[in-house]
Amino acid sequence: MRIAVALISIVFAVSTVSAQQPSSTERSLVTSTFTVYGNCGKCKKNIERPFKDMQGVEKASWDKKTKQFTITYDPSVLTEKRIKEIIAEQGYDSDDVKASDEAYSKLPKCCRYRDGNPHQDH
Ligand SMILES: [Cu+2]
Repeated sequence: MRIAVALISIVFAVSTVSAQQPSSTERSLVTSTFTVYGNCGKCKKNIERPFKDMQGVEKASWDKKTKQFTITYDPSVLTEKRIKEIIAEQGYDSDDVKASDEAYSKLPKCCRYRDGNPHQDH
């Protein structure tokens, strides 16, 4: 009888603990913030576009003033390195992954952030 009571209280304790944990999707998401170089609102669209509706990405946004890109994602689907590579494929540099010259050359003139002449508004 004593053993049965002990077992019941263990089962109860375990189920209480698991009920307090957030759902698996909430638990596994991480948020990364890093610098992505760009100029304008068009850059913002280009940088964010690949992450819209991407599986494993909850939200992604780039701030043209601070150049900070913030993304909330599932690390079992994406890595920060892969995210930077995707951004580089759009023609945009981050500190450790650079866009190819070919990808950069496809950017409109107003978005050529490497020219040292950023157009804040256009
Ligand atoms: Cu731009």
